[in-house]
Amino acid sequence: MNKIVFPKDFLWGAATSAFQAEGAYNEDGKGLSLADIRSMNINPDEEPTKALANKGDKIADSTVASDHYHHWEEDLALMKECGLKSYRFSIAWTRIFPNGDDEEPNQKGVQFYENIIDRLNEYGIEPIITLYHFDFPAGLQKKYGGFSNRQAIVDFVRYASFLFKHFKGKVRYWLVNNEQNAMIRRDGYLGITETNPLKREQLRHRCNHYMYVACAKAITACHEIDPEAKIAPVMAYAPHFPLTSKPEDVLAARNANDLFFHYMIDVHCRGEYPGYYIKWLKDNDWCPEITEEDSAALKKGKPDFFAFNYYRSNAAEYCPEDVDPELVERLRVDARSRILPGLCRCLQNPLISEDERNKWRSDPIGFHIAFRNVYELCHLPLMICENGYGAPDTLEKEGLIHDSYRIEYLKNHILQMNEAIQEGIPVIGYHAWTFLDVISTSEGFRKRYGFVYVNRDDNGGDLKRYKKDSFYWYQKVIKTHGKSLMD
Ligand code: BGP
Repeated sequence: MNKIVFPKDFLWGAATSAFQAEGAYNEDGKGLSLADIRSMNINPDEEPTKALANKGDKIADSTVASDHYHHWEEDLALMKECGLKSYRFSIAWTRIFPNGDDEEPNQKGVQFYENIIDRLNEYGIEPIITLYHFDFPAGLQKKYGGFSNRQAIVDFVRYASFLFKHFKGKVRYWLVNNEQNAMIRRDGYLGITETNPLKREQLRHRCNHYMYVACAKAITACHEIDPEAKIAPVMAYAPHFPLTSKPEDVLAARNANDLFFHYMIDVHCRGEYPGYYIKWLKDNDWCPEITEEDSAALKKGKPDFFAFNYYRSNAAEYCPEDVDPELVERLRVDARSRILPGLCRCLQNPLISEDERNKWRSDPIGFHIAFRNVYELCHLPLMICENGYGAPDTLEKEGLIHDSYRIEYLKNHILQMNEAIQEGIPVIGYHAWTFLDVISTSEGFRKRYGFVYVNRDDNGGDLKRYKKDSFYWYQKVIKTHGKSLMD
């Protein structure tokens, strides 16, 4: 019999990220980030306003996004009305240090976040802040190649330490980097332009290692500056299930889980790369230099809790060593179909039916399994930083949005989280992606996730906010500590 067991102080929240929500990409001193460059699809060497004018096609981009920069008071009032206990958002490094390493912080950028943090605290909404959500400063990318250079570790820790000091006592939960494992898959997120596959992969794994060191050092700095605060990384997690019970497929699923996800729990929480991961890097000649100082930093900077984002599960099957390299190259970016020759081939689970609306194969039970897997490896309190349903919504004439499909998805997933809590797994918070509609990383405003509809499409709009049916549904879930899920 299902019993609702959410603790009284459970952080019922929702999330956004800076470049996807804020807009005002160059206002009040903000510098350009790699996220701006990607979402505006512009040439980083050209002056941005000119580059945008030259760009013919209009897509939703981070110049305006959901214009949260100018609507933050209204948006926070809606959060209060919804009853959120926590709000997970990110600070844009380039609002604080426009070039990434400026001598002085940009006061207007600092003030923007200070206003938000103060208002959230006033409303009794816990601010949960990500330091780096896909938006590395373009200035540092140009200057020294971003995270492929050790200097990025120094600059990131300096940026993070400034925030820990400035917001000491006002922010109790920090998240270091969002989905490092998703970031390293995509060249544009790391600013990688190298075309030689071997060099490109070596570069990717170097960036990955430096990001781990930067994360560990930021965690140590946070502990030193504000011992009361809690800090964690955020992992993208899609558990992979064996396509069949053939031992080869079972091992393939294990390889996918370990090499894409589980190894990073070891790096963060034990401060060591597991042997299978180092072997994989060495077998491919991808292993970065790992100095004694790096290892010491990894050992020292351990998180206080562990955060992950879950949308869907996946499947994996055995893949021979001699698979066509062109196919491997073609599929390498798509998490749902990538191939590691001799180790695994990922594919969507054929036993889960496809949702007609968004073509997803949603898997709430996979969410339950995800809690078990992650907790077993880290034995730390867990926080969900993203879980949500992306699809186009229809704004009806009366200003209503009937998003029963989103409610269904969220309800089924929250009930599975409740199962994990019943088993004794300490889950401290849940953040639906997103509070308000933001630009999707891949599909602009064609795909929405929010409880609040933002009236714009890829060609613009009046940016008016409308509460969707899911807003009222979540409001009730929070108010009843989850009891309404059983209605
Ligand atoms: C996660 C990112 C978010 C968000 C989400 C939905 O991986 O952390 O920033 O975008 O995915 O993905 P999309 O926007 O591509 O639909």
